[in-house]
Amino acid sequence: MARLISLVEDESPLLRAVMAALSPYAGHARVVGITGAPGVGKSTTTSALVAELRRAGHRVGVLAVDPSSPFSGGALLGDRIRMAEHSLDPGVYIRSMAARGHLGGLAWSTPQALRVLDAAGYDVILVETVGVGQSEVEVAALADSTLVLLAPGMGDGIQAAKAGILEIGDLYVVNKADRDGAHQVARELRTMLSLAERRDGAWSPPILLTSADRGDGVESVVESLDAHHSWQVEHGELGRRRTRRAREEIEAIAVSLLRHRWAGVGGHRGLGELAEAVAAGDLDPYAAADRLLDDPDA
Ligand SMILES: Nc1nc2c(ncn2[C@@H]2O[C@H](COP(=O)(O)OP(=O)(O)O)[C@@H](O)[C@H]2O)c(=O)[nH]1
Ligand SMILES: [Mg+2]
Repeated sequence: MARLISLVEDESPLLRAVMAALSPYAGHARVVGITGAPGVGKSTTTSALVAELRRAGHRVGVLAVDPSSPFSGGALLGDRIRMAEHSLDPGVYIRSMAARGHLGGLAWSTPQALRVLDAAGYDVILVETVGVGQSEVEVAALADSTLVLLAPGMGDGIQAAKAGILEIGDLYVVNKADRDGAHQVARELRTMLSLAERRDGAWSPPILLTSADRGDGVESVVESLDAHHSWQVEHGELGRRRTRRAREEIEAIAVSLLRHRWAGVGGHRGLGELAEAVAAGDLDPYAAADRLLDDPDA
């Protein structure tokens, strides 16, 4: 599995065969995305959720997605320490994955890594994203259920609104409930969520409090995730989300294939001539691009 996920990280040409072989075995796992600002307790919560889900008999996969890998080795190291209690449990698989900086990298790589874990029989997969940039929010939103984590004393209210996480949460967890201000964060969040527009009959996201480092409240988080899952199955929402995830994956693969096909465009023989014509003002750049695309092998 580690090797297969490395193939995803490396964008290996072997993936085509790997995904074809794995697809018949995938499609069973429940995917839970976990997002929130650095330091709110995502890894601690993930680890506590793993323990709780194991007690409920699940095989659990954890995928820590790091979109900015060169800069956050420290964060992942810390995560490894927090997950260490599960490292000897064969029913748990934990992997961090770096995504290359290229366009659509996360939309491209996350579903493929999920497919590896899914096909291997991990029936619940937790995806922890590092940071709350737009791409991390998008990755979390690729999940069946998205858990947004906040904590007191971090100016989260403003951060939450900024990163658009008020739109994506299926479940909000205010962690570090042992600290002052947790109830205040929950209150502010409740107000903000009540102002957000929701369709009639839409899922109404619960707000829970936890102290993840002691495991307090984590059982309720699992119960809420189960409730959301049942609701999605009942309302056909699970199928819709998975179709959306597949759609983004297909698009990302198609774009990546196009990019590869055109990687040699810089060496295109006609490009030099077209460039001279554009520079001299004899041809406009759109017309030049059209010519390049019309005759890619010239
Ligand atoms: N007081 C308190 N500290 C916590 C709690 N959960 C996590 N922490 C601490 O918060 C820090 C960041 O946790 P971590 O899980 O690495 O956050 P992440 O960056 O979101 O993954 C660590 O020092 C944790 O021990 C909690 O419930 N209460
Ligand atoms: Mg972490």
